[in-house]
Amino acid sequence: MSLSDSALINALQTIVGAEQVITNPSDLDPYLIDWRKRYKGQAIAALRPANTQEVSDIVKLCVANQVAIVPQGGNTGMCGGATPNPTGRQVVISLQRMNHVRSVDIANQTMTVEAGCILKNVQEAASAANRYFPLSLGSEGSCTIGGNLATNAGGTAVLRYGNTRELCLGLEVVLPSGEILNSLRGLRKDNTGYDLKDLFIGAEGSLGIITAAVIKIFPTPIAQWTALVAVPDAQGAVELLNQFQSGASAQLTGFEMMSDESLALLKHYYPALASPLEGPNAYEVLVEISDYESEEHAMQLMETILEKALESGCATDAAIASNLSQAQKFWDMREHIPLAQADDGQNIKHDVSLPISAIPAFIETCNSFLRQQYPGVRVINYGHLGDGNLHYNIAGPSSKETNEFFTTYSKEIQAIVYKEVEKYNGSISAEHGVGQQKVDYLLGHRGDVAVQLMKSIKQALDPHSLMNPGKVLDK
Ligand code: FAD
Ligand code: 2HG
Ligand code: ZN
Repeated sequence: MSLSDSALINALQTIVGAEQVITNPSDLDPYLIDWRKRYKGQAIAALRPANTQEVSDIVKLCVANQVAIVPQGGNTGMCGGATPNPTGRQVVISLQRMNHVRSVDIANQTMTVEAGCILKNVQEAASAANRYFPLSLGSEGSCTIGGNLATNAGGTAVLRYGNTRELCLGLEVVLPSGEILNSLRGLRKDNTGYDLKDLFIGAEGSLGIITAAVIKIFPTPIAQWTALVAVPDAQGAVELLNQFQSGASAQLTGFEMMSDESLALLKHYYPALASPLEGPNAYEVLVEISDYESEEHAMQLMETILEKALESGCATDAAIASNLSQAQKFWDMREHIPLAQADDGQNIKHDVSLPISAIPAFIETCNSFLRQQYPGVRVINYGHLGDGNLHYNIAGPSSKETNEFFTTYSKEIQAIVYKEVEKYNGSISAEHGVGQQKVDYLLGHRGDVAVQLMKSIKQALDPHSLMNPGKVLDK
């Protein structure tokens, strides 16, 4: 027989300590809602375990009482994956107290970190060891490495270093049974059967709770040069990317695109971050080059490529950051666009990926159709062009009506955009995941065979569907 809620809370307190079982409504509230305030749920409690054994003991107790579990890191996710459902029969497990760097192995170029480490702290720990951890997102001051792994986060350095999956060599995971899977190996080669860690990366907590990881670290670049470049259109941006790839190869470490409407929104909410280039420009691109030789070498490379780009006409204007604070300002411009969007109200988000060659045609078709169909619509289009990943976000004609526009038109605009994505064999979730937001789109996008396979894996690992149910898959 299952324990009553109050008996369950007592038993949980025995595992993690009374002060780490949060039930008081005002303390519990932040765990029940996502940062964009799109999803709100209920929970018996939020639990804050201090170590892997406590996580395992909580899971065993929950399974015995048929209570579902929602893992949560920094709660910065975009798809409602860390928000419990409204039934009130779930607990949130927050990994935030599991925030220790367990070890740094310089010779192996790896670090072993607990899942609740804030990404920025992981970067700083690498830097303290004179190494570089390249994962970088606008949310890095609050997202956790466990959340990054669970969402297979992308960010701004994917074109050089890959997604979070490529940065991980081993995992420790508490399974839906409560057993602990320890594969914290720092190996670059290990062909001993199925690669189990890859099941949990990108699973958004639906197959288990990541408690620690072995991640790759790299030599720190000697120089990083950043430029802001105006291009005449999306085709120009793709050509510019091509010129930087040919000219800089692996030294190209960032290539982010921002449309004129994204920059106008940014200027409205963050005037100090207005572009230094004379505008309006159809798009501005932020380019970063990293170098292991010298500052001069990096700067020369940047200047040579930009000169050619300006001559060929794929760039019309450019500003190279002359110091670190200007470079930081260029990155702040790019990273504040989602914050400006949040200030403006709700918008219809599309985190899509496409073959880079198809991006100009995709934008052209979607822009003209949406503008014709919804006069005055704002296309806040920006993203990681170097990875073929656009944040093609649609907002109502002005901030006053944008929430109403969101409620009325989300479904039909998503259908229009996703249909265009499918035409090019693209993806409807490049880096943010499925969460609860895109569950209904998964079957149509991935097809019967793939979704059945995912369901079989879920059933094998989590037969009672208690590990983040309703996320990724419908139960
Ligand atoms: P949460 O939001 O807490 O959780 C996300 C999902 O992972 C949920 O399904 C949750 O159940 C699961 N989860 C969390 N921790 C664990 C764990 N230890 N074990 C198992 N499951 C777990 N994302 C990008 O990919 N690229 C970007 O460039 C980017 N930029 C962003 C900029 C801003 C300003 C913001 C607010 C968000 C941005 N994001 C971006 C989205 C978000 O930051 C990432 O998805 C991030 O990886 C989520 O980490 P988190 O710790 O906040 O996870
Ligand atoms: C980014 O690249 C994030 O800034 C957020 O992935 C994108 O809010 C968005 O749509
Ligand atoms: Zn992004």
